[in-house]
Amino acid sequence: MKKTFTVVALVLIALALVMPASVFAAEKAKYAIVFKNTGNPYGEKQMEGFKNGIEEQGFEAILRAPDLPTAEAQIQIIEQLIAQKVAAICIVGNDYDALVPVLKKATAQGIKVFSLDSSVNPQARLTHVNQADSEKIGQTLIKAAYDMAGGKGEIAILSATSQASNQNIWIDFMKKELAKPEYKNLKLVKVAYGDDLRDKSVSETEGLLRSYPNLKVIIAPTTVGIAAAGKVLTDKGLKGKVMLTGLGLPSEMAEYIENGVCPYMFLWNPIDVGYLGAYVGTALVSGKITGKVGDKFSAGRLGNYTITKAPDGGTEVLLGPPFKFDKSNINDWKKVY
Ligand code: RAM
Repeated sequence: MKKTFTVVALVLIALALVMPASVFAAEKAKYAIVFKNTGNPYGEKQMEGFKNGIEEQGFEAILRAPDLPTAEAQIQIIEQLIAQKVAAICIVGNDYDALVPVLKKATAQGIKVFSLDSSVNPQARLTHVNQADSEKIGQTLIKAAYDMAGGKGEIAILSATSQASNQNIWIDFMKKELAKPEYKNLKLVKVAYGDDLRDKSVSETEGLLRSYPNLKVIIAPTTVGIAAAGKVLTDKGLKGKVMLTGLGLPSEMAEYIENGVCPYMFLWNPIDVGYLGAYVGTALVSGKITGKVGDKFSAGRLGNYTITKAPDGGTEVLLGPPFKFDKSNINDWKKVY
């Protein structure tokens, strides 16, 4: 009897050694985030925050981004994530509408889909994680350009891709703000698209300077664009002649804030945006929230949040107000993100 017991025990131990761990431990639920494209330090920080938030809750995070910021490339990644049977997809959309069919397909398979940073159509998302109030971003950037231009003159916008819904919403609000009488002497001459690619953003900045020799301010509502413009203006010695503002990553912009090319700019903490997204994802999967107005949940170290109505008719979770960076504080922030 004792011998049989020993043999059975030995067989079980041997099996345990050769079997994959997943047979014994329940497999962890997978939460995926899909950013716009690779090579963007802002996107890396956002994904890092998402990963931290998912892993501290005991789940697995999948971080994906295509090489180029197109909807087609994101569609391929989403198809792969559907096949991997992830629990949730957090999409940073390269297009507001083009991703709708594939995201609906994911939803039909039981995957919780929501957007973050750059929204998709409410038809294909349960909610959206918004980094800051879109209208306030538009108003703040126009006020900054007005002050930098001394109240009059030509301004231009250097954006990301022409399909990026976050930049497009901010640009729409900038145009609305510009239509107010106090801004009548400020003229928006062009919206250029650097596609969140460094080289294209550099050549688009150079194009703006060539086409508009009297340009006073460039507003770049993209961290890739503003850093590229900062370099061009610095290299061409245009400090004080053409001013720069927008949304920038302190680590990439410290040099241009310190040398005066960009007097000040704004942003939020991209790590926190991703981290908030992680908690939206798990709250949707556990059924704590469904994404409707009034839903409440707690987001770890960030505290409690409530879902509100978004300007596009869907719902959103707002991280908080944007932060202003200038010479007085850029040194404290450049090492953080
Ligand atoms: C770029 C991306 C991102 C945007 C920031 C401000 O890194 O376009 O989506 O939120 O800029």
